[in-house]
Amino acid sequence: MPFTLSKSVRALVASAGLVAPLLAGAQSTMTLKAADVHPPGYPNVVAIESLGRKLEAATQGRIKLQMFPGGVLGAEKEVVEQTQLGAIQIARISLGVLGPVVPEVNVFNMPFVFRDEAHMRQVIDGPIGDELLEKISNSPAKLIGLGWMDSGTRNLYTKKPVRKPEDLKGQKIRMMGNPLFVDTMNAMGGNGISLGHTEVYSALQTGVIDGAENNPPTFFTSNQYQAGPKYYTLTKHLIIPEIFVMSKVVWDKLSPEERTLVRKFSREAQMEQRALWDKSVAEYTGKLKAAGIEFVEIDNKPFYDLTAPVRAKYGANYTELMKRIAEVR
Ligand code: BDP
Repeated sequence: MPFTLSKSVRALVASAGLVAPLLAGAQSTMTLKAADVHPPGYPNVVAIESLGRKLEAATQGRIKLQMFPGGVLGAEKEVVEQTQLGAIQIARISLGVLGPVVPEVNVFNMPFVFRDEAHMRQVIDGPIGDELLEKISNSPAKLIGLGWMDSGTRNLYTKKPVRKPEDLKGQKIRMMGNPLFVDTMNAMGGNGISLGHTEVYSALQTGVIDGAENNPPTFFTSNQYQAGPKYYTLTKHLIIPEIFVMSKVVWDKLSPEERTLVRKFSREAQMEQRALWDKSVAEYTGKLKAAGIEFVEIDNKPFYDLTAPVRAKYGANYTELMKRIAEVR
């Protein structure tokens, strides 16, 4: 027979303030499903797994986390939708795909908005980073912004070297799913095509696209370096942070103490990923070079200049925020 309380007993325990703890005790074990497109061992995956282990220990096993790496829960766009609905509880995604959902985050997604990675890190670690997490949490997106991660600089990989904008003419370059990125590539001189991460390998192989752009760890671990590209041109056109978010559906079920733990371990995950990230960039840069990928150093000023209209278009409503970002030293 299911456990039920008669009305009078319920009234009694309610008045004694016992219902909440009783119910909480009865239904509080939960397993958070976490999604990442990257394979096991990738810094982002490792940092979220570690957050999960800490949460499990601190809650005496009440809250567990199960990581689903390698894109098994879907492409990032679908993962965001599933997280909004509560079917996935934690999503580690590129901030790039959140732009269409929470437009304000596009300020961080803009070409050349950060001077370099150090600048980006200072912004995400500081008050502006916190504010943007809050903006996401308070938006109608039903997502709670938990923390940021590094994703280095995104650089072009193609069959022919790209030294100047003219070299991109007629080249179909895969970009992440956000009109801002397609505009960016078009402004840089190529033809931006938006595709999900897991589709890039075969699109390169079959010639549906001529190239793509990403950081060294992703270029290597996705095997895209084996699908045709020979040159990795250091355009550094995008420095997009990663983000991890929790479904509001599950956040609303957490107690204040549990939320504090999630916040604390999220910040630690942000820092843990960073240390792993730096090692990973060094490691995969070496591996790409060893595999015969040629790294091409260029003056990226022409690309910076050409993308000014993109910053003007997407930054129009956020000039104050753009100014504050530029002032972070
Ligand atoms: C990688 C990000 C990942 C994106 C991927 C992409 O870590 O979240 O899905 O780029 O280009 O750098 O889609």
